[in-house]
Amino acid sequence: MSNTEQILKEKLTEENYSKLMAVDNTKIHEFVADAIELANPKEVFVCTDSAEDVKRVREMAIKVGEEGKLTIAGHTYHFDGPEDQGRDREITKYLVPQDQTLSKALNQIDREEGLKEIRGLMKDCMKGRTMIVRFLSLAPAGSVFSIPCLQATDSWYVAHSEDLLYRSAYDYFCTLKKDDNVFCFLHSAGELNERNVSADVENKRVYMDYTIDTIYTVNSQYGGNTMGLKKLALRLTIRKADREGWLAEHMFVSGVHGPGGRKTYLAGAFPSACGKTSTAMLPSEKILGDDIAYFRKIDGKVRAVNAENGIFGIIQSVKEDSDPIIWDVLHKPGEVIFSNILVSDKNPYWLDMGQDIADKGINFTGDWTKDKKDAKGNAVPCAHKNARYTVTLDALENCDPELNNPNGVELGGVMYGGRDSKASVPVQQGFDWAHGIISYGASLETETTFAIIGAEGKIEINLMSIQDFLAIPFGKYIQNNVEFAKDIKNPPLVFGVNYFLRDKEGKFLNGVRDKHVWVKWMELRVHNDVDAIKCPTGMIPCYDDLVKLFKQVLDKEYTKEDYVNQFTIRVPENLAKLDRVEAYHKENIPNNIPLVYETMEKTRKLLKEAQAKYGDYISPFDLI
Ligand code: GTP
Ligand code: SPV
Ligand code: MN
Repeated sequence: MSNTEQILKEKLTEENYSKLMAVDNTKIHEFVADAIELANPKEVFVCTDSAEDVKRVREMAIKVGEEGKLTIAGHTYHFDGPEDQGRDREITKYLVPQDQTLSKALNQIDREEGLKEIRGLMKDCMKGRTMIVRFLSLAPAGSVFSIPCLQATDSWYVAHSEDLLYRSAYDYFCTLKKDDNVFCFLHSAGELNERNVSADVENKRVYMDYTIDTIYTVNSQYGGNTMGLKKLALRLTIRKADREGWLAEHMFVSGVHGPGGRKTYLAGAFPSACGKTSTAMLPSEKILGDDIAYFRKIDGKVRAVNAENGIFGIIQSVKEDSDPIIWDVLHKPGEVIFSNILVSDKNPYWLDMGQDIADKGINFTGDWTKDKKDAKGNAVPCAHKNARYTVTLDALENCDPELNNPNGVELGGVMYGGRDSKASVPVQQGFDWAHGIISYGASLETETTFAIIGAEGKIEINLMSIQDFLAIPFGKYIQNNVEFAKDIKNPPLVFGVNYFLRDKEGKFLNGVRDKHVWVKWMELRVHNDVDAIKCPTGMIPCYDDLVKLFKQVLDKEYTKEDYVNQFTIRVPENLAKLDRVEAYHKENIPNNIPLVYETMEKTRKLLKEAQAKYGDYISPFDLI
C-alpha cells in the first residue's frame, strides 16, 4: 500500500474512504493525504452531491455556531471578524519559484519561503475539527468550459456557501482520469474565538502556488479569502486560459431585451463594489452571472458562461422599491446566508435598507447598540458596508434560462467601468474591439472600495477590473484580450461606462437607475439600430435616442441640459488621465504591446485637435 493510501485509510471511515476512492485521481488522493498530515483533523467528511451530505453541511454550520438561524425558514447569518471584512491584498501572495518573475505590482513571495511559512501556520490547524472535502465545478460541469475544483476546509460555513455559489460535481469527478489536473484549495479558519470568528488575525494568509494549482488560506473566514472557487481560483484560471487561448474575466453577464422580443447578452467588468451585480440585476432583464465569466470562441462566435451558480452580493442599499427581486428572495423561505449584517430578534438589518433599523443586536463587532463607538471614538455602523447575501441564481425570478447551457451564450457586447468622478462620459463605444479593450479596459482608473481591506476612495489603475487576480504578465493579458477577437467576423462591441461622474460641486451626474438606459443603448448599438456621435474618446449616444430611451425605460424627461452636463468631453481631465495611465503602463508593464501606446497617442492627438477647435469642454452638440 502506498503512503497516500495508508494515510487515507487510517483517517477516513470506510464510507468516506470509498467515496474518495470512487474519484480515481492521483492529485486528489495525494492532496487530501497531504492535507491530513499537515492539518491533522480529527476526521474527514467526504461530501458527495447526495441530499443527505449537503444537508449535513447545512446543519453542521448551525450546530458548530458558524451560522445562526434567522426567523425565516432556511435563512442563516454568519459573522467574520472585524479585521476580516473583505479581500486582503496585503496577506494574499503568489508563491513564485526562484527562476520566475511576476509583475512587480503583484504581491508575491519566494515559493520555498512562502510554503514554509504557510505550512508552518497550518500545522495541526484542524486538530479536533472535521475536514470537509467538496467536489465542485467552475462553469457547467462536464462542459468545454468546466474546471474541476477540490475544496478542503474546516469551515462548514465555507462548505455551505460553496454549495449555493458553485455547481456540485461529485459525479463529474468520478469520470475524471487518474492524471487529470484539478484545482485544489486548502482552507482553515484557524483558531476561533468565543464568537466563532478567526482569532489569529496577525497570521491571516492566502498563498497561491500556481505551479501546482494549489492555494492555501488560513486564519480567515471572509468569502473572498476562503472560498477557493471565488477569487482564488480566478488567479489559476487566468493562467489556464492563457495557456489554452480563452479568457477568464471579472465580469457579470446579462441578457438584455431589445425590440421585437430579441435578447442580447452583454458582459461587464467593474472593480469590486463598482456595479457588476447592480447592472446584472436591472429590472426586467435577465441575469446569467454577476462576478466571474469565461469566454471561448465556438463556431466563430464569442460565447460566455458564468463560472458560478449563485450570488455573493453586496447587501448595502438593497431596498424593497429599487431591488424588488432580490428583496423578495431575502424575505421568503429558502436558502440564504447573510454575512456581517445586524441581527436583532433573529431578523437581519443592513445599511441603507430603506427601513427602520433595530437599536441593538449583534453585528461583526459583537454586541451592538446604535450609540456604539470604536476605539477611536467613531460610530460603529449597524452592519459592515461589505455585508453580503449568498443565494443560488435560480432562486431569482430573473435568472437567465441559459445559465447551464454547456456552450454558454453568444456575446453581443462587453463593457468596462470604474469609479471615475472626473473624466469619462457615462457611456461610449470603442471604435473597434482593440480600441475599446485598450481605451476602456486597460485604461481603467477607479477609486478603491470597501470590498478590499484598506483605505477607501484612493484612485488607482485597475486593468480590466481584474488586476488583483492577474497571475500572468500584465502585457500578456492585454495582448490576449486584444487578439482574442482577431479572427471573429463580428466581434462583440466594446463599451466604456462610468456611473460615478460628478459635477464641479461633487454631485453625481446620474441616478443609479440611469445605467438601464445605457445598457439599452448598447443593446441597440449591437444591432446597429441607432447612430452614434464620434468624439475623441469613442462613439457617444445621440441626444434624441436618449430622450426616447429615458422615456421608455424610466418614464423620465431627459433634458438637453442633462445631456450636455453628462456627455461634455472634458479634455483636460481626459488628457491628465491618459498621462497617468500611460505612465502606469510604462512603469509596470514591460513588453507591453505597441498598440497600447499607439492607441493612447491617437486619443491624445484627437483630444488636442478637438481642444484647439472647440476648447477645453466640448458639448456633444458641437460634434454632430
Ligand atoms: P463585487 O461583488 O465586489 O465584485 O462588486 P460588484 O461590482 O458586483 O458591485 P455592486 O454592483 O454590488 O456594487 C455596488 C456598489 O456600487 C453599491 O455600494 C452601490 O450602491 C453602488 N452603485 C451601484 N450603481 C451605482 C450607480 O449607478 N451610482 C452610484 N453612485 N452608486 C452605484
Ligand atoms: C470582490 O471583492 O470582487 C467580490 C467579493 O466579488 S469576494 O471576491 O468574494 O471578496
Ligand atoms: Mn467580484
